[in-house]
Formats: sequence, structure tokens, C-alpha cells
Amino acid sequence: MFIIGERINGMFKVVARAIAERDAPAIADLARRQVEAGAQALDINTGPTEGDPVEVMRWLVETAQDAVDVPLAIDTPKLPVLVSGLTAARRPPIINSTTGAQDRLDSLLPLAVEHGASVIGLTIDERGIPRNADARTEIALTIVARAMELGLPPDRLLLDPIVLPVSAAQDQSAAALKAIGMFKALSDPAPRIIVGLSNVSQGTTHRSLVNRTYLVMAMGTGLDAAILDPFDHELMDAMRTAGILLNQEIYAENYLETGSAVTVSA
Ligand code: THG
Repeated sequence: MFIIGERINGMFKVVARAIAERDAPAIADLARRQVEAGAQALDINTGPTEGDPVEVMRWLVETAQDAVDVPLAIDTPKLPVLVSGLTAARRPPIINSTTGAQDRLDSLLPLAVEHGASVIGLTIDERGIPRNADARTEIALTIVARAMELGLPPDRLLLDPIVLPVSAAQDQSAAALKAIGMFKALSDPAPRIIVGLSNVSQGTTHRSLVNRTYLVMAMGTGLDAAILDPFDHELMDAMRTAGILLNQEIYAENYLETGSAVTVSA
């Protein structure tokens, strides 16, 4: 599993405050602790900031990469904010994200090729979020085909079936799981698949339990990567255990002790 830490997001109060006060040590600390806890990349999202999001994105990218040496996922639907993050990034970043809408594909895929970036393709288009696995797969195919035409190497594309809160649309959690299995059959080699995990538990009481249960099921149907909270120990332990049971990681008698020793509390 490829883990992208979700915590540098202006949706969190501590991050919103750090942005408003340009508190670089607070952002650097979040970056370092997420990587220590097992994140292999970091999502960077300004959130609904009051400042200029173009400038805020540049500051967040520069501050995070001064603290850690991992790829950054530039998380914004706004093109100027995305370009600001891509330009500031020292390592090839991850564009988070394009959709399956033609105009988005035609502007973002060439940008990814130009910057050596990877791209997350949300299976959503001009018509909005599809309500079943078939419609998600149809959009996934559009994204895969256009990426191929525009010369993006397949291993730099990540498909995202869009996970919705189970509290709001219960049938959609199952639909996204089913879509993961269907995406895997779209091409050979199979496309890589990612989810924004914490969406699923929004509005629920036992968020960690909902998150780790969903992650394990999604791994069972072929998930390759997730944007998640690496400070959640039980989530990280469930992920490691699933990785062993799926024969994706080497079994060691003391794997949980070893894993827990490298996790850091929130
Ligand atoms: N797919 C892709 N990118 C994404 C998402 C996705 N980026 C954003 C999001 N979804 C993933 N990141 C988060 C980060 C935080 C939360 C959910 C998803 C979250 N935050 C708390 C909440 O809303 O309740 C905030 C709590 C607080 O304020 O402290 O749940 O799906 N490609």
C-alpha cells in the first residue's frame, strides 16, 4: 500500500491557524510526524483559506518539503493553485486531481507529462458523481484511454472511485468497493487505485473503526494507495495485517511490535 498523509489540509483547525499565522514549524512538524508514522507522500490542501490560495499553496509546499523528502500531492480543483504547487515542488508531485471531464483531462494530463507528475483521476464528470459501479467504470475507462493517448505512463495514473460518507449514502460505500474490482479489469497491467479514506466515516461516531474496516475491504478488492490519517495506530495496524494476509508484505512473527515501534502518537 502506498500511503499519502491527509493532515496538511486547511480543513483542520490547527492547519487553518498555522496558515493564517504563517507558522512554518507547525506545518513542518505535521509533515515530519506523518512520515515517521508511515506516510510515503503528503497531501497538501489549503482548505477554505482566507488568504490568496495560490500563495498559500506555494508556502505549504515549500514548508513541507523543507521538513521531509517525500512526494507531495497537490490537492486542489483550481488550476492556478495547482500550477503554483507544481512549480514549487522539488520532487515530481502528484496532481490531486483531474476528473473525467474532457476539458479537465485535456488541460491536466499534458501538465502532468510536462512536470513528470503522477495524476489522480476522480471518476466524476460533467454529469456529477455517478451513483453506481458501472457508471464509475465508464468514466475510469475514459480517463485511462485519454492518459494513454496523451502519453502519461500508466504507472503514473491513479484512479479514485470517490468514497462518500456512509452516513449520507449507505449504498455508495458498496458501489465504490465494487468499482475498485471493476477498474482492475480495465487494462493490462491493471490500473492503480486510490481512495480518500476518511470521507467514508464523516458523520459517524466511531470514525476509526469505520475507516479501518473499509480500508481492509478495499485492499481485498485491489486497492493500491490511500489518502489517510497515519496517526491512527489501529488503522495502520489493520493495514499492515491486511497486507500480510493478502501476501503483499513479508510475514514476521513480531510484525506488529515492529510496526508499532515506528508509529508516533498524534
Ligand atoms: N480523493 C482524493 N483526494 C481527496 C479526497 C478524496 N482529498 C481530500 C479528502 N478526500 C481526503 N482528505 C481528508 C482529510 C480530512 C478529512 C477527510 C478527508 C476529515 N476531516 C475532519 C472532518 O471533516 O470531520 C476534520 C476534523 C477536524 O476539523 O479536526 O474527515 O476522496 N483524490
